[in-house]
Amino acid sequence: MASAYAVAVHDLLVHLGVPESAFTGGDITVHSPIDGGTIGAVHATPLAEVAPLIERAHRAHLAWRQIPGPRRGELVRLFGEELRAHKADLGRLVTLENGKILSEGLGEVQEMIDICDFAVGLSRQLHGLTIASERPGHAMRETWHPLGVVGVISAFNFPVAVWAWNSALALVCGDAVVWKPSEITPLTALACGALLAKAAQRFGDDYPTDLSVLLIGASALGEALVDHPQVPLISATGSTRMGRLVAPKVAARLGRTILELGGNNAGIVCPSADLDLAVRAIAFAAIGTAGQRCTTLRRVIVHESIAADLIGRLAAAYASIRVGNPLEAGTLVGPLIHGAAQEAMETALARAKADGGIVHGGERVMLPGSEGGCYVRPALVEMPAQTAVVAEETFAPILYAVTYRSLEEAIALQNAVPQGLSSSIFTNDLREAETFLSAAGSDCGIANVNIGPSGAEIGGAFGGEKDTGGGRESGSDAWKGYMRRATNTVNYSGALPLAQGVSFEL
Ligand code: UN1
Repeated sequence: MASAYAVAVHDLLVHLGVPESAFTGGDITVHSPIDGGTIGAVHATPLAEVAPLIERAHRAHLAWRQIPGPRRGELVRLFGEELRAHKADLGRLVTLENGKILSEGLGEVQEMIDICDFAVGLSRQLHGLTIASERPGHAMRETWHPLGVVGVISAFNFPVAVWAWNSALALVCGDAVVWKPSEITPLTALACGALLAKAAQRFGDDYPTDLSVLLIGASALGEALVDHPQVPLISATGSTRMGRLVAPKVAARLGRTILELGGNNAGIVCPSADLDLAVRAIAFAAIGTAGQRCTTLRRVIVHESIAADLIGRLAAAYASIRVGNPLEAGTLVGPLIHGAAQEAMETALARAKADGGIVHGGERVMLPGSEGGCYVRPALVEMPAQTAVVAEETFAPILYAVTYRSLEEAIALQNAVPQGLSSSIFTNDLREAETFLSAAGSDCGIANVNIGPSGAEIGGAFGGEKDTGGGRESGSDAWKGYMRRATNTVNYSGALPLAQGVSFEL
């Protein structure tokens, strides 16, 4: 059945520059989670075409690597301009295809713009070190060179931003990009391709065709990408299960990976915390994006002396929150991506109950006119302990609450899960905050004080430890992952002194 939004999606795609033939008459049906109806039918990339496409992208890289970095930055600057001009349309399309509320759909496009700005500046700063040589008349330095084709595998939950994080950096670094988006969100991927093509057209003749390539379809395409020897770097975002499949395959051919896998992010709420602030931060982090961010807050670890107060306030917030159509102002929780996500949520809640958990919310919400969408009220679950189900990442809006007595115990609980992406502490006590951020504190790639674990900005490196995969993307020096480093020693003397005092007289 066609979605009530099929026409709107059609018009947005055309306006964004996607030819109608690309999203009609194809073999992969696309659904809007808002009402479950169809909004497009895209054409799967034939498996046999993956290798030729990668080879074409590789050739594009060979030309692109000769273009000076600042000129490469100009492409990304133009792309950022296209994104600014089309923010409203692309943000709306994200909401229609993914179901996140409009403000978050627009926020995702803003995140793309932010990484473009960051990458443009970076295009003039891809510099290495000058190193003191122990030998007279010798200069030592390191240089950073383009790497090759970067394979990007992304998930449904950030259907456009994660590609942009990777692409903006890869493009200024002189790489080509082959992107395998989630099969569930190909329309926004097509729109990104069209906007980059607009930028490329304005860029000029030195834009090599096939610098950015899209693979639309099922996981077999991603596997072909992962296995291809001409893809020196695979940057993959998704489940830990996916990462465990990808990592050994890339390692077997001695390629590189940047992995952004599951999160099971916790927030510790201390007795000194500003509870008004903490409740708002926890609500956004746990409920926002319907619990479908890898940085979503999934566990709150609260001091026993304030647990009743915090849980009471959270339960009231949970009960009052508006679940509904993500396009409507006032809605804070849109639909889950599909029925399987809702089933996973039900299963987890049943397990939590069996473990002695007290569940607030979590029930299905029927939306008149959108019966095909999977809407749920977010769940807050008071747990007697951090049981097995709490240690798992269920990609749905479930927040488990456990209590603690000492900060040491709280940090141990926070770290006692396989994942290590993001974390927070709510405290006004300097000692507690600094202990949490210290070597003996949070074991996550992101550790925050008095803000939630989600909604990271572009300037910082994004990623996490343990089952999260260890990769870092977007800010800080993440660009180095997209380049190869060469150490250069130049002898400008007439002699040939050897390092370490080695003597080797002929
Ligand atoms: C993700 O959920 O895959 O920090 C990425 C955040 C966003 C990115 C999340 N900036 O929540």
